Amino acid sequence: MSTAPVAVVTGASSGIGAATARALSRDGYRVVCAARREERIVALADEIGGVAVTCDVTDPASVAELAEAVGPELAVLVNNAGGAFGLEPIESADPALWRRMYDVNVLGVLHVTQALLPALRASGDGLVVTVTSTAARNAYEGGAGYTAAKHGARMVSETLRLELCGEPIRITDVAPGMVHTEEFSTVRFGGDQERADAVYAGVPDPLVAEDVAEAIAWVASRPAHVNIDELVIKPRAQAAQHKVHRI
Ligand code: 8X3
Repeated sequence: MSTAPVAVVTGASSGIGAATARALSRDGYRVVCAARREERIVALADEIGGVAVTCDVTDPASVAELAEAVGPELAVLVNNAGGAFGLEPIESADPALWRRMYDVNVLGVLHVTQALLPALRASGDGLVVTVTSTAARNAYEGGAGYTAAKHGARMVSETLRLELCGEPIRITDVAPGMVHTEEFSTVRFGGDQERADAVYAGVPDPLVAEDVAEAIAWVASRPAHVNIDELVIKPRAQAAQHKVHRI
């Protein structure tokens, strides 16, 4: 039986999640790749010698099966599953989309963290990384449903760090700004590729998923007594949420 420390990455089917699974595997973890889309995580798990577990983080029964598959000890949990749906101003926003965003970005983190805390504790040196966003720190027009949810996820991290103080578990909030992934903006705009492409148009070098994955791997590689509370990562071209250099 492998003695490699175990890492769980949610939302591992694409983007930052898939890149993080690869980076942690490279660093010696046995990575449990969790996501809804089975085909993608099976391919990823095959590639990195990990384990694929089909999981919907918004469904507690599905998350219980993930915990079952993880087993008694867990070194690293990366709460990465999340997303934005829509960019409508508050006056015309669809409450159903807001509910979906709260569900996946906040309750998803709650379900997975609750289910895996015993295993993180049992490892004697656990780490919970939650991937939030610069949207957990700023407001922007049309973004309130997403920024509210990501602010919520950030508060889950902050509260957990207080509640677990004295225990062998570190808590990190990783907050990326503009990352050009295959799906984030396409999902946000319901598959409208033109609108999705416009987000990154002319930006010389937005971040890519691997940039964030490397940061997460670095956080995980710090000695046990070093807690990186928060890490905000933006491309050089993005000085602030609204201040983006385009050519
Ligand atoms: C993604 C960053 O600016 O689209 O989490 O909210 S932003």
